[in-house]
Amino acid sequence: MLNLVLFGPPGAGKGTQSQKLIEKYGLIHLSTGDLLRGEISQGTELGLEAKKLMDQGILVPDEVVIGMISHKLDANKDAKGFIFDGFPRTVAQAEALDRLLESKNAPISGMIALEVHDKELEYRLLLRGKDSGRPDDANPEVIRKRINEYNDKTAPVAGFYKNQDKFKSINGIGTVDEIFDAVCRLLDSWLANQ
Ligand code: B4P
Repeated sequence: MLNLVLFGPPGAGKGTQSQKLIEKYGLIHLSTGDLLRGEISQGTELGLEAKKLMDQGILVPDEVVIGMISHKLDANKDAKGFIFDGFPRTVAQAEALDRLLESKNAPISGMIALEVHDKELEYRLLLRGKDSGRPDDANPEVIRKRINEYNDKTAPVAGFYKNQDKFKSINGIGTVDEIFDAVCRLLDSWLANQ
């Protein structure tokens, strides 16, 4: 199984690259952002609670996203592998993911981080906010809050995977295809060593 964590700050291009990777490698895409927005659009209780936090650029509680991921792993027992996009976002989530995958005997193959500086992130998210309808993309203050949440709570997750010798980073600035090629080179080298 190939289990990839795609990592990076909000707007780094995780979702964009995931769409291309699932086509090429036949992996299941697990985006906690998309799962939460699905709950919001269905008007579930979980979605209503999550929306209050997401609209302010704050992370939703660990137990909520861990529960969603656990459910999705169980629902895709025959998958060739997964791309985790936007998860884990805290060290507690990373520890929980290791435990979930241990019970399935399918550990994380590696993490790939997309490196993008803050000015470019703000530019991309505001641009997307013009037509995405996402409240968390439309407001510069909320975007800065999301970047701060990333620096405080999510950036330490890189150290978790560095300690397991599973961390690689690439430049996330360039065309979508240039970045995709760099990600594929890493994935192909992991597959060749499996
Ligand atoms: P997410 O949905 O995960 O959103 P993201 O970080 O904004 O997106 P991403 O990095 O995927 O950017 P994208 O490719 O779309 O999270 C939203 C919220 O949900 C969080 O703030 C949090 O509240 C909550 N949440 C989600 N997961 C959670 C968790 N595990 N724990 C707790 N809370 C959680 O790219 C952005 C834009 O850049 C797009 O418009 C794209 O077209 C553009 N772009 C992409 N690549 C480009 C390139 N190379 N050049 C120029 N533009 C590019």
